[in-house]
Amino acid sequence: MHGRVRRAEDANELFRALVAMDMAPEVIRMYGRNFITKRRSIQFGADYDYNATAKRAEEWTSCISAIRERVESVTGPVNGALVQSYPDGKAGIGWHRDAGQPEVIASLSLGAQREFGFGVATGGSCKEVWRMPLKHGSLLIIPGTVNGTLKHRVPVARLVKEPRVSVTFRRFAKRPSSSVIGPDLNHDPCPAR
Ligand SMILES: O=C(O)CCC(=O)C(=O)O
Repeated sequence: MHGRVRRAEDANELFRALVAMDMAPEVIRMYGRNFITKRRSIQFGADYDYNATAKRAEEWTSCISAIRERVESVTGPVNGALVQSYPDGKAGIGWHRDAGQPEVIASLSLGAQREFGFGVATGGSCKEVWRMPLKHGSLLIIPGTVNGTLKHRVPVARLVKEPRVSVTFRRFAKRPSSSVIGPDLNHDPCPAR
């Protein structure tokens, strides 16, 4: 399921607020080596242990909670959010399945339009079977069954010079043991800096 969920002005303001957040590159452990990603990220809510080097989650902020409430009105409850910033098209995310068997994955896209691919793993490689644009202000919902069957990626797009931010919410059947809750909703949820 894929659709535009935010008015253009809302999406622009949200993008400015998110892109200004303090995010750090990820360290991905693969083939016994650590790789530093061009992508930057920060987690909120429940810890999402997708990699041995994954960062710990921060407490929900009012900004991320405000987005979560709107997403939950479509998906039902979620446990955590991973905000990822792609400074330009040289940053992407390779073929993977989301770890921990999430029941649902919902990803809000803001900023530069990028593409999203679904693929079938065959032996050591992955063959793309579907590709779609991720438009500014759109929400992509991936049911757990699709994540279990197909891999997905945001491929590198060298012609894209502008940044993109995604906020990916996940619901896990078994709530991760380590989780932080408690948004403060008493002030402007998403001040743009
Ligand atoms: O940035 C995105 O929209 C997708 C991110 C993603 O594939 C993931 O967090 O597993």
